[in-house]
Amino acid sequence: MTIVKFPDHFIWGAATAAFQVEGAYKEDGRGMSIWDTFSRTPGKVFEGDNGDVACDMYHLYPEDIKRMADMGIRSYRFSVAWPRIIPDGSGAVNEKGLAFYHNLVDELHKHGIEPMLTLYHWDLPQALQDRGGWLNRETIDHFVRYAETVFNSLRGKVRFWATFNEPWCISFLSHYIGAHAPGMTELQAGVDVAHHVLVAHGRTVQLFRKLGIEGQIGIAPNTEWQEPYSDKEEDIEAAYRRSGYLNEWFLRPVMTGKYPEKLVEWFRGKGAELKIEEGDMELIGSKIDFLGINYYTGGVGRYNPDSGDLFDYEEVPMGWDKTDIGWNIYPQGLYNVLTYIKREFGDIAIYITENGACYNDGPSADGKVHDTGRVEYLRKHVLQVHRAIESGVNVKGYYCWSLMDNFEWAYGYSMRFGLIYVDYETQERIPKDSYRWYRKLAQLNWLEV
Ligand code: GBH
Repeated sequence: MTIVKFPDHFIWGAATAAFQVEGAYKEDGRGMSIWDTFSRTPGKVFEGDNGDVACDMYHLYPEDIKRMADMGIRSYRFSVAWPRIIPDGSGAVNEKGLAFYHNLVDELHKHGIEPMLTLYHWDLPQALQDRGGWLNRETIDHFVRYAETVFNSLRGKVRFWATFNEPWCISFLSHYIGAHAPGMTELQAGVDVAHHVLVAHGRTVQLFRKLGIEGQIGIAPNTEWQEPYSDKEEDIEAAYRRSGYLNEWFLRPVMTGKYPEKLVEWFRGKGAELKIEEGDMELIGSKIDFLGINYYTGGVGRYNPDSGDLFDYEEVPMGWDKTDIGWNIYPQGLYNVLTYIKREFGDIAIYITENGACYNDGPSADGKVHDTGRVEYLRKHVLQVHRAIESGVNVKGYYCWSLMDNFEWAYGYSMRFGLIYVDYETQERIPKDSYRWYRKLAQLNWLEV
């Protein structure tokens, strides 16, 4: 038996996002978002599920926060819905929308839970999409104004701020692969949106400093770790490109103010040109206080020019276990990502802003949810976090995705990531076995392996 102890003051938390949990889609003046539109477009979301009700957290947050307190988490990461604050994206501010987040944050403080606020977790106001969305550089101005509204309203109450959740999903997954709203399929659009989102990030960081907001600001990119199948140069290069498009394309400009040249060239070869305006790179490279890292999966792959893949990369099935959503379980990939960041970008403070697993277990005959797969997944991943800390990576906290089952984007309600089970008919919540496991970890700050 080995005891694995985390540093004192390590933060154990849990995460959600507005569109995935809030529901109340028409209430108190909320405007429509691109996800309301996308989920109403036939064939885009599993069984036509939408976010109209979701977990109804808009109404049930006081009891959900009690559960967070019972679970012993020190911090809760949530996102603000832009369409609640500025319903048409660019016009009047909706005070009722702000009031909701004040109530939420006050309730968290009442229970001693530190809020971490994400400004953008994918619910762009539809009215801005009608004017080109993230492809239109003007959306950057509207975003910065929205950010300023939220900063000024919640300053003093919120100390941890993240600009964007997963810029790769906002850009490539939504505009090149087309699996997320608004569902475009052009590489050039992916590259343009990625750049605009990064500029918006940089301008928001500058604004945060200018306004003198207390606390820390960062960003939460998604990462994966693609391992070359062999040490052949061509395999190494292909794996670099495939990982790089997820990780480096965002991390390098944010941390150094420069895009990775090899990938810029690769995209150019595929007909997609990076369009940078004067001053953009300085903005993008604005110093941040922490990096949020979302990590779920990774894989092994090799060079194959006939694979049909954008990067001439072909994933090789390694027979690894997968979660119920079909993603490889690759705990060591998290260690690899964390040590890579330290190696490449130095000693930035890191919060794991998301890590978690999809297992669709429901209540058994005893009324409990025995999600042993999730417990094993979490145990293996937090151990890799500990390894990274031992290697000198400055990881200061870990947020499990997710607090509770919720609207899993294109998968609708068919995929469950929660520590708490949600019955979508009754809105009943049932803490799973993983909830109790996580509570013990958060209370002890060590685990036995
Ligand atoms: C996060 O995205 C989101 O921030 C969150 O809202 C969401 O609910 C959560 O994860 C769970 O999905 O098909 O094997 O190639 C995760 C980003 C990008 C991670 C796509 C997995 C595909 C793996 N994901 N990636 S695979």
